[in-house]
Amino acid sequence: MRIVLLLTTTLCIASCTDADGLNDSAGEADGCDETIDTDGDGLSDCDEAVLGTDPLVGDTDGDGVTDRVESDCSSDPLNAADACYACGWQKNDPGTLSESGAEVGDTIGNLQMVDQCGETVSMWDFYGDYHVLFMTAAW
Ligand SMILES: [Ca+2]
Ligand SMILES: [Ca+2]
Ligand SMILES: [Ca+2]
Repeated sequence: MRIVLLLTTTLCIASCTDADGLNDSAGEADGCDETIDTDGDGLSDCDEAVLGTDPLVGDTDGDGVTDRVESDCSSDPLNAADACYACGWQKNDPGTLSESGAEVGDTIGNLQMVDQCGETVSMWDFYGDYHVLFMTAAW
């Protein structure tokens, strides 16, 4: 019996996620049953408790995007004004950036640009990764 418990603990430490694929390091309650997803949106009731979403409603903020999809694209499932980008960009703006200039090492202003999906995107949502910005102008 001890061997089985040790093996289970080791697997849990190694994987960091449960059956729903989300990282549970945010502090789920011990003993929470990860298999229960009352509203069927793909987020377990345990994960919904951590996120603050309603486990009985698949789209807590009513913006037409399920809590699970919003969680995956880093939009706020509690804010109807915040939704996923149509092209699938992550929303990585940490909310702590401030413009410092345009030299190497500076943080440039939060430019608003239209992407190939025709949607306005904020430059700071690309924070934390390297991206190639291709811009053209014609006149
Ligand atoms: Ca759910
Ligand atoms: Ca939503
Ligand atoms: Ca939302």
